[in-house]
Amino acid sequence: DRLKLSFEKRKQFAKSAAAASLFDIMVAKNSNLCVAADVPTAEKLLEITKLVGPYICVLKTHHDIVDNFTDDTAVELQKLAKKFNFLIMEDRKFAEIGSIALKQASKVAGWADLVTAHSNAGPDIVPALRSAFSTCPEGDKKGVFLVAEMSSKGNLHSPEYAKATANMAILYPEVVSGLVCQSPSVVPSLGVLQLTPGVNLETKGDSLGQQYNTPEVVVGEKGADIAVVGRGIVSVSDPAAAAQKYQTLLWQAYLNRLA
Ligand code: 5IU
Repeated sequence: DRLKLSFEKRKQFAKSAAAASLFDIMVAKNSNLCVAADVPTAEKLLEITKLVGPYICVLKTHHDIVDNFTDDTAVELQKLAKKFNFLIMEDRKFAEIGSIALKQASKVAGWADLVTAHSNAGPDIVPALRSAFSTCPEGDKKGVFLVAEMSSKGNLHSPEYAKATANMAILYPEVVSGLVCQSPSVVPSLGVLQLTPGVNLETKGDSLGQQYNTPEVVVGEKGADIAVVGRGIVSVSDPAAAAQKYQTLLWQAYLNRLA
């Protein structure tokens, strides 16, 4: 049972190098917190990263919503990732035919350790992204998270779609480090990580379809290995304190799950 097994033990089953290093980081930092750094400028992105860096295992970016994101921004982000020991995930959700996804992913593969992709175009999205990684130094240490389910109201992800997505993780175990999903039964093997967005202590959702749960529910019931918190951390007056709070609650929920 994946949910009863420690991250230390699960690391032994990881076939993707990025998943293995994620398990290491999580254990070293006692953190299963991913911060979604959805901020409008490069300055704010670097500022928030410095504040939350000590508390996270993954920094999730949407670099295309950052006004002045440049190569320098990417270099600074990579320095902070090294300093604070976290991985950078560009949540670009690639969804095109393989030949285009390869070209799109080549634009971010230089600085992102992890990228997200939809599975709707079929399994060849994965080797396409692997090809984009292969042109980078240490490209074989990068990984993909496939979107099996979403947190938003009315989304079209059926159980069958989620299952077919999980099968792609089995097909390409060296590249698919994890799945983005909302239910505990989707992840097909012990070495694959479950990333789950939609976490907020203060509110149940937003006006555009987002749906939130608490850390205890997301980790304990929905099966998240890593939980994503965006506005619950980046839109409050003291992001560092909020990050520390979510880190503590999420890690405690993981320990409760093991017990
Ligand atoms: N995100 C979701 N739900 C999903 C997927 C991705 O919220 O199903 I796939 C992203 C969107 C945003 C972050 O970058 O996770 C959540 O941010 P908030 O905690 O601010 O809602």
